[in-house]
Amino acid sequence: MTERLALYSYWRSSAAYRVRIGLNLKGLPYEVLPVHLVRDGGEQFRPEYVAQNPQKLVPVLAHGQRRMRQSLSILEYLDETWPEPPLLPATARGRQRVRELAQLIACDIHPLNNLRVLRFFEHEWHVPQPERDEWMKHWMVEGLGAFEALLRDHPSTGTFCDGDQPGLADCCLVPQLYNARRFGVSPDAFPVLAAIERACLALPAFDAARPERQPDAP
Ligand SMILES: N[C@@H](CCC(=O)N[C@@H](CS)C(=O)NCC(=O)O)C(=O)O
Repeated sequence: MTERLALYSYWRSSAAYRVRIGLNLKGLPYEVLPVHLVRDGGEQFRPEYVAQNPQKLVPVLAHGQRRMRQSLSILEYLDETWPEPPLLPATARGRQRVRELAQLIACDIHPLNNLRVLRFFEHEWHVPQPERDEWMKHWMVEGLGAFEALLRDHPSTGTFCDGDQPGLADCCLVPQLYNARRFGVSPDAFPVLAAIERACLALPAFDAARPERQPDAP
């Protein structure tokens, strides 16, 4: 690899956390470029960042002169560019299952629970804190319950979401469980997921990607 990798990231962003795990699993060195999503109204709204991502979201991965957005597409780019160790299974069926799991989190849980949604509730509709918390918990419990049901007793479920190597679905699951805990949803309610989370966090690639290990963590 000759071109530099740099990740626009926020320590507590679960979408950036996914990409940090993927980069670490691939053993790729990268620079973290912190974007504080809260301070001074949010650095994601600064013109210099909007030029990187008009969606005003993290992460953005810089690879040389290229700028990439959307964590799942970035993870697949990493996997295609540096195939070892793979983040996706070898068969079409296996890849479909893993993408299904990853998208359950990235497309169906996470967008409902995003900071900008909470900000809209608070500032535009003046929704009180307890109801905002209830909203967060509701979608996490429902989504993680479905994820648990899809993994429980499935022959492809192993130490990790798919077999005994961590992959794309694990890159999404661990950050989502971190987020769940933040909002008072205990992963213990989902025993299969809790066991996979323990196995993941025992690996250096996941451990180094943890929010509290980031240079911008308080
Ligand atoms: N679908 C995007 C979601 C990115 C996203 O929503 N990032 C959040 C942090 S986890 C963000 O930047 N939020 C800023 C805001 O809501 O203002 C991806 O997977 O990369």
